[in-house]
Amino acid sequence: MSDSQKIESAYRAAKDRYAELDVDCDAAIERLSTIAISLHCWQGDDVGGFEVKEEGLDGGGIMATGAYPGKARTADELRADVEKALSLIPGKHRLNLHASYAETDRKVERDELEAKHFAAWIDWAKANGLGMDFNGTFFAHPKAESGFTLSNADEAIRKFWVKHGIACRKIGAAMGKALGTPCVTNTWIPDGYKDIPIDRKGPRQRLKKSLDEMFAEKIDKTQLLDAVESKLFGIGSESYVVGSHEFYLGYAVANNTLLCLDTGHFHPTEVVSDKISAVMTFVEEILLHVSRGVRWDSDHVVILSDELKALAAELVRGGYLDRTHIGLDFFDASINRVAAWVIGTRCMIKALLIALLEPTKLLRDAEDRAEFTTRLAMLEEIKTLPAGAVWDFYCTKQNVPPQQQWLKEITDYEQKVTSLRG
Ligand code: RNT
Ligand code: ZN
Repeated sequence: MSDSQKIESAYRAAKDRYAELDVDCDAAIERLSTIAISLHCWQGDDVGGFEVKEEGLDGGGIMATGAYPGKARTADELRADVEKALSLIPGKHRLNLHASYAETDRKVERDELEAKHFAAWIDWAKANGLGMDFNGTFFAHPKAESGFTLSNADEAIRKFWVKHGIACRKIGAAMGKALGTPCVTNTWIPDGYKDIPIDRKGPRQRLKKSLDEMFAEKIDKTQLLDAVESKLFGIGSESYVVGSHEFYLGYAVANNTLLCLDTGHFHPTEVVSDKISAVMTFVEEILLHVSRGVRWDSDHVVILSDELKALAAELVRGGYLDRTHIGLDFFDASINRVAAWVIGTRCMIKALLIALLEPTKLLRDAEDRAEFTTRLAMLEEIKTLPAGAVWDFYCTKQNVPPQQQWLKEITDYEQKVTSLRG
């Protein structure tokens, strides 16, 4: 038997097994093929960006660690790397770009960025049939050195960042318009204090004012969807973060924006899977930043963890897929960066597949009848259903390498392309 025949026959057997539980594998993979994941550009170059800027400005309370060779040095290299990654990921996806990835021939300040500075990205996305999402870059900048951007007490600095936010919404709208799919434009700011503040109120009032100014112009939702992202703490903002979860939950509900939930931005014992049905009761749509924190918000590559599966299960069980924008947010510089994208994205898709293959009705019926023994027994039994056979079949059907075969392509690409980068 050839490899593809083996995959097909394993799929047929899996299909029969799932059918016994009233699960339709063909329908599951059909639905799966319609779910786009937004690949974050920043995995490819350790959140560096390509701005013409002063040297050595980092910060913002986030940090990529590792020194694996071959990171993208230019936008062309980054695009080539994303293309490589996408060729190894089943389905049609999106690119999530940060404002710091503008391509300009001279220094253009962040508050003066325009859609034209992203023309090459937009053309490339169009040529590759990708939707785009966007983010203001409120860090790694002299005007963010104090640790305060949109909540800065210095009116000139605060205004600068408001102007950046407004510029980014216009750029996002242009992307959405050009590509015919709304661009989710996310705002995350690093603002906060390392040590105990006296005034927790002032910065939050200023942040609200800044957001109100940023979002004052109504933009067609077919082009732009605004999202706000909270965080528990960052490096250098351990004691107080202005844009906390309560703050942005309130803001999103009051102002009808999307709420962005980053899976690394909560206490380690809190889980985003439990928050979805809570926030979805009050907000129209959410953006997910799927990440993996190890002991802290470390942004490790996403793996097929219990929590990732729980997250996907919630989206499917609650019927929330159409109200959820799934983005990834991790940056690991210690392994092959293209492989990092492929591993994380394939895991996200696998988690969604497993969720779509769940015999939910059976489980729900048991719960409704208060048959908790059956519920637990079945939850454990279904863990070893042959989802892997369905996944392999889905990959071949989508013309991407099944199983571990994609790794060979990464090795080749490393040899021929990334290892030659200085
Ligand atoms: C930082 C936030 C934010 C960033 C990206 C680069 O803690 O998660 O989303 O990771 O915008
Ligand atoms: Zn994030």
